[in-house]
Order: sequence, then C-alpha cells, then structure tokens
Amino acid sequence: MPVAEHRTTLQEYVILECQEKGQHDGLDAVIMAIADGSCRVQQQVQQAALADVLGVTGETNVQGEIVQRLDKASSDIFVETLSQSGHVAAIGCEEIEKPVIIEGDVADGYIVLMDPLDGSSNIDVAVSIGSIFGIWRKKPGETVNEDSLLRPGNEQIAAAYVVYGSSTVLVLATKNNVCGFTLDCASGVFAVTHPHIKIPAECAYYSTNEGNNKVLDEPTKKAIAFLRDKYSQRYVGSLVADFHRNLLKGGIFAYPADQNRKDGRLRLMYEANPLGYVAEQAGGAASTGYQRILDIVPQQLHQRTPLILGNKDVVEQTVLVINGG
Ligand code: P6P
Repeated sequence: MPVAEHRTTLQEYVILECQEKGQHDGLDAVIMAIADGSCRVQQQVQQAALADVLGVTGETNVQGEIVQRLDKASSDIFVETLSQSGHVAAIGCEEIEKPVIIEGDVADGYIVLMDPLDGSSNIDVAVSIGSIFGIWRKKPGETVNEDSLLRPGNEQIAAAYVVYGSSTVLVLATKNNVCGFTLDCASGVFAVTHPHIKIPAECAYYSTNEGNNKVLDEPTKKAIAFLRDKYSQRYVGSLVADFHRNLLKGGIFAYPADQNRKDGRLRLMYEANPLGYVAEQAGGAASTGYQRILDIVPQQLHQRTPLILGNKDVVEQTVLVINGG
C-alpha cells in the first residue's frame, strides 16, 4: 500500500509564508480563522435542506436584498472566528450595515472585508457558491473607526476566497504568490493542491450575463460582442465559481454598468478588491472599464463597481473597446 505523500497543510503554508514575507505577524491566525469558518460554512452548505438551513430569514440586508438563512449563518460564523483570532481589529461585511469594531487593543491588527456567502441565489438549487475576503493591515497606532475600512484595494496585503463546489477549495493570495488548498472534509484540514497559480496565457472563456445585453451602452455592447466572437461562454451566476474557473483555465468575467445599474452590481470592498488582488498576483487584471479596480479610493463601505476581471491582455483589450479603441 503506497504511503500517501504528505501534502503541505494551509497552517504549515501560512506560517512559512508569513516568515518569508516578514511583517505579517498574526496573518496566519487570520487566515486560519477564515479556514475554520469555511469548514463550518461548508458543513451547513452541504447539509442545506437536510439541516433546514435553506430559505430566507424574512429580512432584507443593507443592499436591499432578501437575506438567505445561510447568508446570515455564514456571516455570524466568520464574525465569530475572525473576532476570536486575536489579530482582527475590524470587519466589514456585506450582510452588516456598519463595520464590526473588535473591542480591546488589537495593536497590530488586520482589517478584513468579506462577503461571507456570495451567490446565495444559487443555494437552494445546489449550485456552487463562495466566500470572499480582503485583508488590510491596520495603520500603526490607529484607533479603528468606520473610515479605517475605506482603504484602496492596492493596500491589501492578502486576499482569499473559498468555493463550495464539487470540492471545497480555498485560494490564498499574498504578494506574487497565489496558492489553492482543498478541504479534506474528514479531517477538516486544507492541503495544498494548486501551488503557484498563474492565470493561463490563453483565454478560453468569457463570463457575463448576456441577458443584460439589451441595457448596455453601445461601447459596452461592442466589448461584449468582442468577447462573444472569440471565447466560449461559461456563466454560473456565482462570482466565485466563475472567477475560480477562469483563474485556473483562462478566462474573463464581466459585469459592467448598465441602464439599471449605473454603478454596476458587484461590491468594490469585498468582491472586486479581493478578487482583483488575487487576479493581479496571478498575472491577471481587474478594471472598471475605465480604471484599475485596486486604485479606486472608496467612499462607502457597500459601494458597487463595474467589474472586468481575468486575463490581463483580454481585460486590456476589452477596456480598449469600451473606450472606443
Ligand atoms: P446576475 C450573486 O448574487 C452575485 O452577487 C454574484 O455572485 C454573481 O456574479 C452575480 O450576482 C450574478 O448576477 O444579475 O447575473 O444574476
């Protein structure tokens, strides 16, 4: 019986990564809090109807969207694990209107912006969903308040997402390094399965809601037509699932602004910024169609943005078409 090879665990990886990067003390505790929370969320997602966690809470969130019971449960789980990590000073969350300020002096803490469960419209039909996290370092000596969370994406020191699909995969990005870990559900341990992720040079797919085509402005319609002519369409309707496939196989995701959504649909702080960071560290790009996502100076915690995300050259070509090139 061959001895199973030892796969580096997420815990081992983050400790080494923090040592190599330096000045990332406590980041390993934050990442493990995300991992621990995602194990608990995964159990609920997999149980779903059996555990009577489907359906809606009857509330609407700050976005004005109907809150799925799993949205609320996931938000509560990650707020708990991150708060208990001992290294998180504040949390911004899609499901919570105001920032969660962690009491006590988390001197060298981190600020985490999260979408605890993205794609919740897919929960009831057993389609892949995900969790998204952007991580900023608290400014030294800063007393954290609401404005502390309004940091541009180019100041992130790490970002991560978890996709709850046919397997549960956590992808962690730090400077120049993107690595994927798969959850062993029996042990609750994430082990390395996708080391040194770089988005493939060849773009294979484009992901967009073609149903919105009728409400796009003309330059954006031309950009989508450009993509349609060159690539195969794949659209799950779950940002994390669409992005994860494009990151591994080569592709571009586009949710531009339209007549009904002047600022786009997706959120800057806890969707576009974290995934834009992952994309850039894997050799890709993220744009609004007019500027780099990570350069946006945020004005509000829940502000939205148009998003074009994936292969760097295809993002650049798409931006060129949108701008009349
Ligand atoms: P549409 C899911 O609700 C979500 O926020 C993203 O995960 C996804 O990319 C997008 O909305 C899908 O939006 O308008 O195509 O249903």
